[in-house]
Amino acid sequence: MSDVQRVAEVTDGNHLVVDALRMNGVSTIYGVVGIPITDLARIAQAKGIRYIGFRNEQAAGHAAAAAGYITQRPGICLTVSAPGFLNGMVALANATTNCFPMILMSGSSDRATIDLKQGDYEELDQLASARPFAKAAFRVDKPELIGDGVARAVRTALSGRPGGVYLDLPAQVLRETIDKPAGEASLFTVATPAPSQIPSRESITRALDLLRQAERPLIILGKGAAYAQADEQIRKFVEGTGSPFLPMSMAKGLLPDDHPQSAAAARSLVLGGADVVMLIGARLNWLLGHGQPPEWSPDCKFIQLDISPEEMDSNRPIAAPVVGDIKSAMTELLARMNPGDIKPRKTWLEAVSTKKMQNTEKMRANLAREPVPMDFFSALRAIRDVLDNNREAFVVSEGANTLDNGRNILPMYEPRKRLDSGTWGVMGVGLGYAIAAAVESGSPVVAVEGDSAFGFSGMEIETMCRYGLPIVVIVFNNNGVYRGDEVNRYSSDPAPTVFTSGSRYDKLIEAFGGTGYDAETTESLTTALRQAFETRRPTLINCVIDPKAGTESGHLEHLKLE
Ligand code: ADP
Ligand code: TZD
Repeated sequence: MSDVQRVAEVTDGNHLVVDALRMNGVSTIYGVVGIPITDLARIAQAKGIRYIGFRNEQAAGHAAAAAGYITQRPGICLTVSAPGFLNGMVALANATTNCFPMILMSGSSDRATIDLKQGDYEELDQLASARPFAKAAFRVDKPELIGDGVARAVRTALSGRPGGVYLDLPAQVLRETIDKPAGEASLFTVATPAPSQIPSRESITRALDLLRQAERPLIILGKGAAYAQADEQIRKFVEGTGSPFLPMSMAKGLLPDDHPQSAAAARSLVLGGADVVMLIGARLNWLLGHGQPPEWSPDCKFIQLDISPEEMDSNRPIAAPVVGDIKSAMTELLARMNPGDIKPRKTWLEAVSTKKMQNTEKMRANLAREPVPMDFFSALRAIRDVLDNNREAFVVSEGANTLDNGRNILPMYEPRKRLDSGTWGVMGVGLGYAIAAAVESGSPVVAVEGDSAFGFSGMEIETMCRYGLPIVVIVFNNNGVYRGDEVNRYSSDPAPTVFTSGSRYDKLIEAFGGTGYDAETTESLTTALRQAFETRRPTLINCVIDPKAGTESGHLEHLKLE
């Protein structure tokens, strides 16, 4: 056999990883290159996988997680060893916490040297480090096992409760050559990585019985329901019950926020007043006051639809657990429900409707004001009005006041279009989520960011410009964390919450060829946002907010700290 023929018959770990990913439907990799994975990114590009290069692995990881959530395919983040891997770990842990399917793939240094702590370049026992923070962690120890490793990672990320998976790729495995036909034969496509999990008949019967007894029912839709892509079944079911529903923040838009059954504007009333609550892909965690009084009635009974059996009773006894995937559960419920089966009391519906009207009226008054400088209400109102004509846009949001007010003020009309700080209340997701939303969908994205929140991933505006993405970042510049007017009484250093005053975030994006606007009034904010939608150019709006406008979350005022 000639030398030329011989070369043509070998492949290496890098090629096998890329081929295995392609066979499993991966179309995009988010990452940061360096030793030992630069060639992997090049080969991926050569073989038709899109590689989106970031400035920090944390943002790349958040992008992968958001891609997983939006597409129901595992989002892939590629990093170098030790520090790059650790930067990506925040995103992996956050993906697991939020139940987003994601795979963090990191190159790793020589295992023998690591195990004896002999000081290799970027030395770290990555597999052990990842375990506590991931749904699972795997290592591929020889090129013949790459197909198995990718398959294990894909199936684990997607099946059951989705989550973050770590896949360790040792440098020597990536560069090792093996016989090409044997290597290729070792790869395969995972069959039905997220098989339906049909809930038991009895659990559906019990849930329906409880719903039929309900006088004051409430349905809570969580981001698990949005992820499940059972939009039509969920709409039919909710409408079939006639019950008020409450969307958790990332489930907004699953049914449009202006739906007559939405009880979002009567949240306290419905939580406190419901006698039967049906949780659909939502956990009774801190975001729902752990299901406990005083937010909830001590007598209320819960039905919970979730793919994860151990979620049941985590915070309160669940009277009717329905364990299965939401699409299957919804299909079963719809098949066994008759029109008029579920009869919310008229007084309940009237009470919800009255409260909604009162709260909407109060909000309208807050939104109508035109303070100078702008406050959170007036700026969000201006954004809301432009978004009303651009309903296909994604809304990404993080911060404290910016996030909390935005959740109430910015309505959503389409499913899976709102991405925010989520279960952990984490800062730093903004630009990664925005980039993934634009890359995966091609739709425009508006990222409404507190100025502190923006800082965590701000350098990714260069990434956004490099790929020419239709993203507009609106930085709510109130000059600090929560607010910008705190004074340090003890030294000349700025107070812990305060940033440089008069910062012009819009100038940052100009350095990379993007468009910057400085908006000091709602009028200029409106014009800037409209133009951003028209041009679809990467844009950053420095939105000047009164430094006195915010309130501090979790302030320990009661401790009377001096
Ligand atoms: P939210 O923060 O919106 O309340 P959570 O993240 O707390 O939502 O809850 C999402 C829940 O949805 C998790 O408990 C998860 O197990 C569940 N889940 C995710 N995907 C599915 C699915 N396809 N079918 C059923 N449950 C799912
Ligand atoms: N670090 C990380 C990773 N996540 C966090 N949640 C925090 C720190 C603490 N934190 C919050 O919980 S909100 C917030 C921080 C730093 C920023 C709030 O300020 P902002 O928003 O400028 O982003 P507002 O709208 O001015 O309140």
